[in-house]
Amino acid sequence: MGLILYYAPNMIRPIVPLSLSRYFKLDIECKDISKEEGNFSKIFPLKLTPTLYDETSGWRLTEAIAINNFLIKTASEQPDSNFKSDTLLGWCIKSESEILRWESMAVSDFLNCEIDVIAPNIGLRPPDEKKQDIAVARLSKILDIYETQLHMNKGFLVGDHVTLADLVTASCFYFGFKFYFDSEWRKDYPNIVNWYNQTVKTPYFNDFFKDTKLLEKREF
Ligand SMILES: N[C@@H](CCC(=O)N[C@@H](CS)C(=O)NCC(=O)O)C(=O)O
Repeated sequence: MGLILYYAPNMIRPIVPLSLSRYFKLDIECKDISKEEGNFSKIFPLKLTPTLYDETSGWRLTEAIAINNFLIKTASEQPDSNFKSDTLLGWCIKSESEILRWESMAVSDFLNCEIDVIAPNIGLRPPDEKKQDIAVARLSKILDIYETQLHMNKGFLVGDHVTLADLVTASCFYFGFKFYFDSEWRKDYPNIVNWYNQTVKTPYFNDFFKDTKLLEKREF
């Protein structure tokens, strides 16, 4: 009886929690809800992942941002751990706040918009031309924000090394790089492309990003 991290393998927001849990070898059971739902929907009626559940106390945690925070702090508190949580979570009020800012933007505005653009084209949602046009225009504005930030801040979203802001944002870009950000698209976003390639190669993602081959031509 202990902590359970619920995830679904094709979903984006669980990528970082799952990767952190494995990278830091945390004493947490990772349960794939697509294989065995068990009590998941009784405990979490919205049926969203990632979620954390403590079988012993009944304590539960939802929201990827909160779960990432919990896992990183837990990793730094493990006996004999040399890892300092501020490396990923921020080392001063400004860096902490900026990391939260980028995490939030990635799992909400960016990811939702990216899904609105891509999902109808790969059969995950019914087509809706008007909604699609709005989403494409919005996505372009959001991408410009990332491209500018990564240019200005020399390859990292916050500070001078990889933080949780980069990990969460790169995991949200995964969907785009799989279906949409092809070689033509990549010409316009050199800073995003370099940053993505670097971030997915960091040891935190060893388990997830084994195949980092980029899309040549999108199918829509
Ligand atoms: N606000 C939640 C949203 C969680 C969420 O929407 N998770 C998606 C996976 S990325 C999900 O479980 N979707 C299942 C579904 O839509 O059926 C968070 O940030 O963690």
